[in-house]
Amino acid sequence: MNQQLSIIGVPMDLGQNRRGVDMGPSAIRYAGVLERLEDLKLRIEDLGDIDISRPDRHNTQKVDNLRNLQEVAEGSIRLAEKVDEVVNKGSFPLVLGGDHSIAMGTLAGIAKHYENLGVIWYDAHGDLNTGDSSPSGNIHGMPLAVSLGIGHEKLTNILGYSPKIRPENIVIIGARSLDEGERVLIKEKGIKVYTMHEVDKMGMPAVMEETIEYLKDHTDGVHLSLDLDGLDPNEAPGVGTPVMGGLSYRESHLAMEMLYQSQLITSAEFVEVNPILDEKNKTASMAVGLMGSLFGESLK
Ligand code: B3U
Ligand code: MN
Ligand code: MN
Repeated sequence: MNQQLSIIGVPMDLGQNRRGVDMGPSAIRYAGVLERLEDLKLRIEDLGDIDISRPDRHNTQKVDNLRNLQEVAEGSIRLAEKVDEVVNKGSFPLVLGGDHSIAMGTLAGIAKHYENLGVIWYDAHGDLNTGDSSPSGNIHGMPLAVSLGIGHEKLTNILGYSPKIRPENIVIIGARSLDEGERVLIKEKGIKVYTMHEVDKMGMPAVMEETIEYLKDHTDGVHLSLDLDGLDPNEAPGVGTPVMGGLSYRESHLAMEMLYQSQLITSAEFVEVNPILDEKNKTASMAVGLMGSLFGESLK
């Protein structure tokens, strides 16, 4: 791939409660993302970090059960504008989080360039909550719903259009912690989900074959949104909301390698790396390794 790739860091921690995930982009850079991808003969530029405001966390504002709504919306708009610029110049956006609320901004910047953007949501969670259904008020549990146009207008209308994606273009992989409202939405909208039950039963090769086949037919680009908590917390402990029984290192690398072979992925983000909760930067290193596989490292 003689491809231009643009790295964008998003030190966002306002979409959830635990401190430290704002240092995710630094941890991923420290784990050697640039060197690793440069070795693959990709042309890389690091655009640095998006400005994220630092409100007083002791007095956070909740509007309609949405914590830090204003600050998250503002950061998302700045990210969306940057991602839009990157796609406009024909470069591949590689976004480093930051909590998963950043996906609203990433998708806003990308989806306007596609008729039918596909999304692979690799995550223990569905991230399909709204202010009404959320048990936590944390916006990082909502970006997929927001991108479907469901949620507060300040979030759904980033860059002035909504929805960003269609439910039939989404595939969720690795889910094992879905809230009641999210289950209802998945059924109602017909969203394709491979929970851990399906992964265990079918095996990762079949899950990825089906996913690739499904998306290939009716999308014109596919965004990979990879939440490190999709992996098992024994292998990726540095995340804010770990859930036992997750995807393994080997399954995840295989998934990335199959995506590389499919040549389907047109943008990606790696989120929820929290170096404070991590063990020796293991989770950031995992993220970098997965990026290596996504860009063909082990198959070259
Ligand atoms: N579904 C829960 C928990 C959660 C979502 N995303 C993460 N955790 N990382 C919620 O708060 O919406
Ligand atoms: Mn998530
Ligand atoms: Mn998650």
